[in-house]
Amino acid sequence: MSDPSFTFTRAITRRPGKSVVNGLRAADTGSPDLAQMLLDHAAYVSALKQAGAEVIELPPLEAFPDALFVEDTALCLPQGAVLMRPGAASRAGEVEQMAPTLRAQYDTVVALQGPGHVEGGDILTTPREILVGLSERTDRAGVEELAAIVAQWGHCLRIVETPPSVLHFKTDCSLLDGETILSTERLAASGCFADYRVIHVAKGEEACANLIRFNDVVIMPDGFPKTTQILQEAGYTVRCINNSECAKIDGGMSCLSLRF
Ligand code: CIR
Repeated sequence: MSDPSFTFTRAITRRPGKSVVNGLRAADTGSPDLAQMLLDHAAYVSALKQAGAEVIELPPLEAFPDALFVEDTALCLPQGAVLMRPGAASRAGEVEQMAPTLRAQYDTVVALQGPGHVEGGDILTTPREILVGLSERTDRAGVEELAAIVAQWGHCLRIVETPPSVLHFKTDCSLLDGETILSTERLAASGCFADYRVIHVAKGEEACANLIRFNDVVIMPDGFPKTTQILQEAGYTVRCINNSECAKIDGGMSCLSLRF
């Protein structure tokens, strides 16, 4: 197993700060509880370490309530990292906070210049291509700029659609292995995974479509027993982490780390 789309040695995370209670959300289902979120975050970091990661743990950024969702600030590829331009205005400043950490890890770090926008949550990297979903946060101009950058590194980028009212493309899908995607039925129905093996999340468990494969381990949110069983029966090693508090501000397993 040496597939760079799920074989990693390092991850970057950022601890949530007190301001996380002001994190962006599509619907208000109550304020996240910081104490519980810190416990969950520690469990997530520990799961990454057990899966083989050296984890670079960054401190909270109180000025940026959503800064724990580091995935949205960059795309990490074997050849280099690309700094994103988040479509959410309140998140734009997170990128320059992440830049020094990536520059210390990579020889090559390129920044999107704009005027377009891309958030990392809209990007799914598979062994054969990089899929980017157009969304409320990611626009065509941003994706075209990103496509030109990754083309220089030999990557094909395919533009797809994030379903309406879904925050990010990866809110609804995840890479399970080199040819297998976990997806909600609503996203897979668009046909965007026609060339892949698709495993559907169980009905009513759409909120667990966002998970990560890190080396041999699938790290997924706790509380989705049917999908957990489907994945275990398909042969995956699954580790469940409580995500109740991040879920209140639309965050999931992939958002909480950059993996490379
Ligand atoms: C936001 O709306 O930007 C955050 N509250 C959640 C970001 C989740 N990130 C992700 O899916 N990659």
